[in-house]
Amino acid sequence: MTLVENNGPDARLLLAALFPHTGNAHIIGVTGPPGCGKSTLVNSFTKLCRKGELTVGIVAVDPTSPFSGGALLGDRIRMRDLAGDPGVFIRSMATRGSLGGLALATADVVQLLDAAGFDRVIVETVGVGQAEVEVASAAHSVIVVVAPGMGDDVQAIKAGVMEIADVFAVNKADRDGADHAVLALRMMQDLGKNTIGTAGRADDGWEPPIIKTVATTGEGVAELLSGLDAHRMHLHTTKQYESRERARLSRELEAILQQEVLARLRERVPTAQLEDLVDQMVARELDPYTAAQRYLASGGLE
Ligand SMILES: Nc1nc2c(ncn2[C@@H]2O[C@H](COP(=O)(O)OP(=O)(O)OP(=O)(O)O)[C@@H](O)[C@H]2O)c(=O)[nH]1
Ligand SMILES: [Mg+2]
Repeated sequence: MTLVENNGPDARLLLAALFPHTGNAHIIGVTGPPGCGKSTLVNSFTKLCRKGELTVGIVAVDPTSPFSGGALLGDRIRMRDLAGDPGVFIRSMATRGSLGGLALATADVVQLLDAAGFDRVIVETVGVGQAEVEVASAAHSVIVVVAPGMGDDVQAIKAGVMEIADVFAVNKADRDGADHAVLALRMMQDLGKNTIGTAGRADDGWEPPIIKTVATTGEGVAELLSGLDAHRMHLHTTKQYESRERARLSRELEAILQQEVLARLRERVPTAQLEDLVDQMVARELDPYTAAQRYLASGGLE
């Protein structure tokens, strides 16, 4: 995993050798506002999976904070019940260059866990921005977690995040306002149904269940597990499993190509030339698209 995270040539050989052994894990994305209980929920969820003899790989991703040491340490504490169990593997990933870079590094680590034979691979991301949508949408099934009384409950969840949810968990259901949060989610679902053109996952004949959970006690976590299993079955019976796999792999290929093509251009075109193009843009002598064209041409890509 360290090899892969450092992204050297050895990592590529390793991933190439392991790739034929991937494609078996159910990849589950978990996202939601900071502090809503994602890690605690993953912890309870994993304990329940282990009772059913399922092995679980966990990747905790924090794309936003460069100071994630504390958060990751916190995750370790919240997931400490899982320590020492060979059927569980936890890996934390912090910010690593660009968002695209992080998404790719996460995909690589997920592949390793998949190849290692983990039945479930959980990817927990912090926050509800574009970064999280990107990382979470690389999963087969996505749990969006909310907690009552967090800002405006559901308002905290922007469009985009609503749309990638396959299962909603209203966590901290031991607190006031859980029913309110459930109602608000249901209303948003109904609104979504009546809106023409809500493309993407909303359209796939699956109505995301809304499940109340108390992650600290494990209440509702069995329902969450069945909800996810039902979703996995739904993906298989409707052949969407294949289409999601295809979409996931094609996104990954595209991300690798972006990275590689840019890296090769940088190797071929002297930095001074790039600076010169930027100078001309600053002087309003050159527009950005034309500048890009010239850069591509210098690198041999007309
Ligand atoms: N009352 C109550 N507290 C909870 C519940 N689930 C989690 N908590 C508490 O909420 C706090 C945050 O939980 P985390 O699991 O760290 O939340 P998180 O979403 O992973 O947080 P970040 O990773 O920082 O975004 C902790 O103090 C938990 O003990 C719950 O169901 N009920
Ligand atoms: Mg967490």
